[in-house]
Amino acid sequence: MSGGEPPAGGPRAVRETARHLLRGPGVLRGASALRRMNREGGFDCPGCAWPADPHAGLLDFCENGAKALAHEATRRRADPDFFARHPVAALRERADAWLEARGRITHPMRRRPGASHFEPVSWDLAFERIGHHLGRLESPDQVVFYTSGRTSNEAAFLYQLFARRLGTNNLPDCSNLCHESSGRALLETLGSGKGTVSLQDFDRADAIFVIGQNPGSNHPRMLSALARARRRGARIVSINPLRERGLVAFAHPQEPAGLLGVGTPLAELFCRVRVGGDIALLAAIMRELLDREQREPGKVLDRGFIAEHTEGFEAFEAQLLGLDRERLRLLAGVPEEEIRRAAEIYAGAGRTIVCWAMGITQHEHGVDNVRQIVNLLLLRGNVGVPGAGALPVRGHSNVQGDRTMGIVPDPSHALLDALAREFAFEPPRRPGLDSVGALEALDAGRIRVFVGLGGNFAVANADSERAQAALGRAALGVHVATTLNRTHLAASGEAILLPCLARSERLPGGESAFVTVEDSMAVVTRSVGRLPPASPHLLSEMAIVAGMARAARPSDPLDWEALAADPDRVREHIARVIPGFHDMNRRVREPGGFVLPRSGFGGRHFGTPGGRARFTPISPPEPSLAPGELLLTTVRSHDQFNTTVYGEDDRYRGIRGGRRVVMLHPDDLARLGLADGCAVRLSSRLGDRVRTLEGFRAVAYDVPRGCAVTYFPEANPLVFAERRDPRSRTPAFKSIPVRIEPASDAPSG
Ligand SMILES: Nc1nc2c(c(=O)[nH]1)N[C@H]1C(S)=C(S)[C@@H](COP(=O)(O)OP(=O)(O)OC[C@H]3O[C@@H](n4cnc5c(=O)[nH]c(N)nc54)[C@H](O)[C@@H]3O)O[C@H]1N2
Ligand SMILES: Nc1nc2c(c(=O)[nH]1)N[C@H]1C(S)=C(S)[C@@H](COP(=O)(O)OP(=O)(O)OC[C@H]3O[C@@H](n4cnc5c(=O)[nH]c(N)nc54)[C@H](O)[C@@H]3O)O[C@H]1N2
Ligand SMILES: [Mo]
Repeated sequence: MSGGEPPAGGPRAVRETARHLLRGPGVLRGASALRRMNREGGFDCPGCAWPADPHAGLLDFCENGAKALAHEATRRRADPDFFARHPVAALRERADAWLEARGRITHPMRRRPGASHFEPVSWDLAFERIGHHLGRLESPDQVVFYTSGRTSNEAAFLYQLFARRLGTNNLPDCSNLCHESSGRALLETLGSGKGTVSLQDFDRADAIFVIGQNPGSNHPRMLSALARARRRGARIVSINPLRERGLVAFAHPQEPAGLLGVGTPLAELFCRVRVGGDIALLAAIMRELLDREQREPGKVLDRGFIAEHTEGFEAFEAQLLGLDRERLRLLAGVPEEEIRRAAEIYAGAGRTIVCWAMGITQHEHGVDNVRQIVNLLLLRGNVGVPGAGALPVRGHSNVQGDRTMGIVPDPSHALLDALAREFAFEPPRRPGLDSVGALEALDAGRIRVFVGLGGNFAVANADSERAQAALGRAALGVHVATTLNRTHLAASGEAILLPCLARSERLPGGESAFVTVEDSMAVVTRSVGRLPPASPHLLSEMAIVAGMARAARPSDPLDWEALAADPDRVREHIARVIPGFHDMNRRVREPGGFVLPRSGFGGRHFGTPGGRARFTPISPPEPSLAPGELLLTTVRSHDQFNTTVYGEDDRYRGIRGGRRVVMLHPDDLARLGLADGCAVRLSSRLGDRVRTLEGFRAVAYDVPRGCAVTYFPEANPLVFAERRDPRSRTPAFKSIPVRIEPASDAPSG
């Protein structure tokens, strides 16, 4: 542990939890809700997708899960009176954080074409307006149905069914911006888009590599699993441009020692890779492994596994041996000594887990990044055995489940055939739009209606100012939401806000009134809302989807009303349509729920065409920076959930008093003639298009030279939608070539 830094967690995390509860639901109501979070018979945390932990004592939540809960259980209300006082034009001038902090939306609201304000409407009229617009489309492909990953399995299933019965596969969702690269690469190399690790594997792994992930802020409950592993001797390596505090040491705030601030050290090695340098770094580590294997044949590679269960090893090895080591080190930006230590830890471990998140997926080579991780795992047979495997750590609490339920723009024939059989209709076979595809189609004026089931499409997307303007070209925007955000304020002809029950709130109905979610390790569990609804006018997401579907096609023979009223009926359909969900209503009521089948998990049967896992030869990408440019990456602070910003400070990184900062190595500051703390302007360029952001502050920080770090979503106007991975189409949020200059003296706006 380095001098002076307190461990992550500890007493401060407890104080922060209490502070957020106080501001949100109040301490008593909040604390009683927290006791129910991630517990059998309680509700799933609305934060991240880390699984419920059977080792957790009475409580299984973290500071940031508590913040997510406090935000949705807030006592503040954006009611009709609020909307009457604030014209939409004035709301647009407000900061995103201010909009969110107005609290829960209480009534369905409508802004008529050309009107200055949102006004309350009845649910009936809201649905009627949606039906009116959907009924006037020339083609069903003129509507897009966006989803954010907080939506339950049941609502997601109904939503994709609604879109397909209408005749479109336009189902973009937040995972297009998130782990899409993981899904693509894993499907191709291991035969299933899901990870191969379960929580129990953390109790058996000898080494854990955490790549491009900051669990201290974004998956804090994962730190308990890492600390347990470390205490029994597992070795932890972080590969990240930043030395993230949460991976240095962790004091569990719900354990006596942790409460006193006594921490368990976590990562023993921090490979400070250059932004975008992971393929080169892993190649260098693998070169080191091949060398060791040559010196001690049979000791380093798992030859048996490679021969029996993989394909493509020879081509992969030949390509790797052809790479220039000096060049790899340069591209990675990691000293030889650290590369050797990382290889030593990997070669010395019987079983290794590699986990990763957005530092890996959000690049133009995001899919290749993940394939390279798979290469590393395959070399030592680290898939399909306990204590080892590939773990894309998911973001939103049910983002994985939403995809499983069929929220995909390019569905498999199998899914469409199953839907056709179950619901007696002919689903559309044309592929639909993903998130950047939807942005581009909106911008081109091809979309008449935008529907968002949660999320903040225009702010979270690439090129966010363009996205906001593009949404303005739709005739109707429909936003199913809990709290207000900028996407809702886009200038579409007409706008409808439909307020829904949040995860923690009671659904109407009897014993079957619960929803289900799938966590990062493919475990499906119940989530039973417990809090009273924020307003008597809210509907469940299921009821809202059913209402829209009925309004769109009044004569649809499907009994949408019955489905909305009884989630068990929705689950009966899911059980027949989605593989792995048979007997869902019974199995999900069992303690701990059930685990979905996936390949490379608990066995070495891979779902690839040949039944074998695949090595892929990969050339490390050369950064394409123009002279004077740096490679900018965007991160989350400790005090936000995606586009919902709770506070301006980033405690673990020591950044205070504002998020419009760009972190740079002191040498780069000097080189650019910038003083620590000075005002700067950021710009990015593609061809002759330039995007500029003013009002940033440059700060000296421990960042690799040539790289820069700033916050998501403030930087999103700089991200060109065209700069994306060609296969996953995920925007390169984590490698944006930028120019950083002193702010112009001209007074701005
Ligand atoms: N409290 C909280 N929890 C969350 C979220 C939240 O906003 N707040 N968001 C949720 C969602 S949707 C998601 S997807 C996850 C996101 O979880 P993370 O992926 O952990 O989040 P990020 O902050 O985007 O970035 C991760 C890390 O990548 C590193 N990084 C940046 N560029 C590179 C690179 O080129 N190579 C490598 N190796 N590392 C790099 C950054 O330094 C950072 O530590 O968290 C989920 N959980
Ligand atoms: N530069 C940059 N851009 C990024 C990223 C990055 O790392 N860097 N990360 C990307 C990633 S990983 C993701 S997942 C996306 C996130 O993209 P989104 O999922 O679209 O965005 P969120 O900020 O999570 O959405 C927040 C909104 O969801 C609504 N909401 C909250 N809870 C509920 C609920 O229970 N039901 C409903 N219906 N609505 C609810 C609220 O209105 C809130 O304003 O952003 C992506 N964009
Ligand atoms: Mo995400």
